[in-house]
Amino acid sequence: MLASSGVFAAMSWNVPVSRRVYHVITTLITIIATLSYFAMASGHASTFSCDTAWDHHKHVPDTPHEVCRQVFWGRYVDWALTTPLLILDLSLLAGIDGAHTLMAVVADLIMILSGLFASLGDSGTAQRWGWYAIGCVSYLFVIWHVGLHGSRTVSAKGSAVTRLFSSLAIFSLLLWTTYPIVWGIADGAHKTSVDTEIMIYSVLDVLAKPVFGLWLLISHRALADTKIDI
Ligand code: RET
Repeated sequence: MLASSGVFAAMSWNVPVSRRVYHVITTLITIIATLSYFAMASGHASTFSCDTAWDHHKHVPDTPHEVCRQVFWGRYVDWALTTPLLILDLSLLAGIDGAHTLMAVVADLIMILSGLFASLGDSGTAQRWGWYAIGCVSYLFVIWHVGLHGSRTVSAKGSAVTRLFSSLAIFSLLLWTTYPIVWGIADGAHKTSVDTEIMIYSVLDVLAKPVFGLWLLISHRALADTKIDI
């Protein structure tokens, strides 16, 4: 994340300041991720969410014991800041107006905070899956405002920008949809270890931030060379 921040900042070098907005947004995304991963790796930004589990025995009374799972809340702080910035990248690219962008960003914040509340709730409860469901509905609003609305507005920017937006939007849609699936299997149903969850999220984060950013900024340069200003 740190290395890609350096690369993105360097890529803005020959770009006039007035056309650097994608470079600024994209560099901020990886800087925030760098800080969040430092916080998680150095032992901060996580807590334990515990539940009482009951052991059933034949001849002894049922015995309770605590089952705890580590929850990295630092992830949600990262996502709460970086997913709105990713939405901003896509909205600017598609030429989406302020009202739709704002609605997408607020829906996105509700989605991420719902995920945080879900992960801190008691496992297997309506509270936990309730927040998860609210998060999923919010995600549909994000897709609607950015994906569906954006694919209409972007056509005014010509075929080259439309192609770029479509590719980036489909890439993001597939990638972003993996997060709630991973959450459901790992955090929700506890079907994987915390270590496995950490590794899957790391791979997804690298694709969603440095790979997405590199793709956007390289395309920005290629389009600028052909006098198309995104
Ligand atoms: C949660 C759980 C609640 C329901 C939904 C979720 C979606 C999360 C998403 C995260 C995207 C993160 C990205 C990070 C960038 O590096 C919060 C897991 C729908 C879509 C793109």
